Amino acid sequence: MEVSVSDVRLVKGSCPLDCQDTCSWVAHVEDSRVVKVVGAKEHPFTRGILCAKVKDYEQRTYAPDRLLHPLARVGDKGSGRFERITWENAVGRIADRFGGIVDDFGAEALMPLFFLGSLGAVQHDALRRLFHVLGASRPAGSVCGQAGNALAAEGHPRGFDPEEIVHAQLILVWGANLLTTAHHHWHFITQARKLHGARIIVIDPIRTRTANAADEHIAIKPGTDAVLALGLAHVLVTEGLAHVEHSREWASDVDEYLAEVAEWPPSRVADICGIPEEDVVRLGREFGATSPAVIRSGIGPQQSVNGEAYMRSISALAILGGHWSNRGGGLFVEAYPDFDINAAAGRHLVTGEPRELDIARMGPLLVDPELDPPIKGLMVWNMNPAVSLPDTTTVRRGFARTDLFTVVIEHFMTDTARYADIVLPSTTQLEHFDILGAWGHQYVSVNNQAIAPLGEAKSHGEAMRLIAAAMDLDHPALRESDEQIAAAALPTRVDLDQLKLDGWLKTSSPKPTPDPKNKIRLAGSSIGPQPETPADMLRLLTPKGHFFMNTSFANMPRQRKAMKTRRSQPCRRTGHNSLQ
Ligand SMILES: Nc1nc2c(c(=O)[nH]1)N[C@H]1C(S)=C(S)[C@@H](COP(=O)(O)OP(=O)(O)OC[C@H]3O[C@@H](n4cnc5c(=O)[nH]c(N)nc54)[C@H](O)[C@@H]3O)O[C@H]1N2
Ligand SMILES: Nc1nc2c(c(=O)[nH]1)N[C@H]1C(S)=C(S)[C@@H](COP(=O)(O)OP(=O)(O)OC[C@H]3O[C@@H](n4cnc5c(=O)[nH]c(N)nc54)[C@H](O)[C@@H]3O)O[C@H]1N2
Ligand code: SF4
Ligand SMILES: [Mo]
Repeated sequence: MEVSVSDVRLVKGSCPLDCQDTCSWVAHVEDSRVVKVVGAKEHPFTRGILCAKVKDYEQRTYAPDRLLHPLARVGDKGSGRFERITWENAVGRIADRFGGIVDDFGAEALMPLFFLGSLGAVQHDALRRLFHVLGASRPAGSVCGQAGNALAAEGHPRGFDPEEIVHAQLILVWGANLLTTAHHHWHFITQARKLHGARIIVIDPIRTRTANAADEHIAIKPGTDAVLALGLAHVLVTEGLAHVEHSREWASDVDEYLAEVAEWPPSRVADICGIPEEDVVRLGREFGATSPAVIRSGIGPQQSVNGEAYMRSISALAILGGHWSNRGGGLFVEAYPDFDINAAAGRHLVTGEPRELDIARMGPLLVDPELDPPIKGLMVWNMNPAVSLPDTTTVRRGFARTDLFTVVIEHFMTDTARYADIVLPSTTQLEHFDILGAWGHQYVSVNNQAIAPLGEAKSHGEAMRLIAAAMDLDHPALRESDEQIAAAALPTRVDLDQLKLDGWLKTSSPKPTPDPKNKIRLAGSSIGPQPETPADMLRLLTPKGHFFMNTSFANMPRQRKAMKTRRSQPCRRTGHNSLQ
């Protein structure tokens, strides 16, 4: 876990952020201060390189604007005017208000609101235990890859060990900007090119840095991907390259799907997608004739009204091409190690069926006069919903309600924290122990604590224990240590002490195969009507920033400067630089 070299202590940890790579790092500690973090060289997937956002993560920990003690609001909601209070006072006020809300409106009037600011089991899940025991409303859905989640719930396969992509001969990077968003994945893709001349084709409306590094870039019109995928399937069928009988093993509606495909000849596809007809035919032939081929999908194209059609159509195309049967082939959207965050969150603590509320509709829900019971108490962590949820104007109107009691636990005074009644300071990854799963590979990663918490920052496990005690909730699960909470997510075969020493563990699961008992549906990839007027044609895309992690790091001077100088163009009208 720790090695001393002269007077530098080396502590194995991992990046907590919402990224497919979940890098392992080594924190260098001198005199109880982290002087740098460097990528762990021996990690088979992330191989010693941290990204442009995180390579100086210690700067985030020591940032002058870090929240280091609890605050209580003294100005209007959103004004950002707070006064310093003690943890005891903060926890007492939370217990009083949450208790009062449960008495007056029932426990479902309370709601936790969290996302993936940290993938760690302690930071993501410890506080969930509290709300499970209370019987609070449960957040549901996602504002990230929800189209993929919906297809996975139907039984569609959406990933395998990404290291196997080195065996692919053709890689369609479809709506993913890997060199910005998951650059360790790009390594395995370029390895395939180096080892056996695999071709890399990027399908993206924007000529991203990933598109620049590929063999070919297809600049598709946004939101038309399902049409292209159906058109490529059309080419597979007409050229005799479709694996129809194999598709019947996966799906119950192959004839219906083929009838849908028949409606999309390349000439019609070309028109809608803005791609020359001959390119559609050539791409279809290449995808059908090359084996194995893989579609490497991103999250960006899932986040539109046509997101579900996009996912279904590319899943169907990978199956019709017969690519799942070969090592390195198929569809890759996400991959996971064997790690059960709902166990860390104490799923057994939920009694009955508290209602589920869709986080993507948080704004409308917060201002809905009919919602019964109304949301009266919120606790937000790992998320900046005032910026990242759809319809932020309504979200902020909801957060501004004077009858809503909001607790935000954060590292920084975010746009969301400005609306809080109580702000609690959270530890950063260098200041706590945690264990992380992943959503882009199959490694579980440990994060050993490098330094003591700064100021009065506390881990979410500690915050949970304090609030539970103040509310007189005495379930044993609410007294467990951070290490116990994190370990609850591990498969029983994993030795925690060994994991702490090693830093990571690969927990591969087998590649998906057809399930005769749960056949999936391939048909139904219809997309909405095509734009007719120039105004309708305007589509705003929100690709990820190279130096930001969603809204995180937007306060950090280095990342801010890099975003401004490298990516933005001054607006012709105002001359201002935009940060995105
Ligand atoms: N640097 C950095 N890395 C990140 C993040 C970050 O904010 N910054 N965020 C992390 C998170 S939370 C996520 S979910 C992932 C997202 O990872 P990605 O999905 O790779 O990232 P995006 O930029 O959202 O979208 C990828 C590409 O999709 C394209 N796109 C948008 N609409 C369409 C469409 O209709 N069709 C097609 N074909 N392409 C389209 C965009 O132009 C963009 O280049 O990245 C993670 N990694
Ligand atoms: N316009 C637009 N909206 C989007 C997207 C987009 O591309 N464009 N992307 C969507 C996607 S893919 C996603 S995943 C979401 C992301 O939306 P959010 O989850 O809101 O993402 P972040 O902005 O990174 O906010 C994470 C917050 O968690 C905090 N945090 C990090 N670690 C910890 C911790 O250990 N403890 C505590 N208490 N806080 C911590 C950070 O300081 C940060 O403020 O946004 C979605 N919304
Ligand atoms: S954000 Fe992603 S690529 Fe960057 S260090 Fe963290 S896990 Fe690695
Ligand atoms: Mo995301």
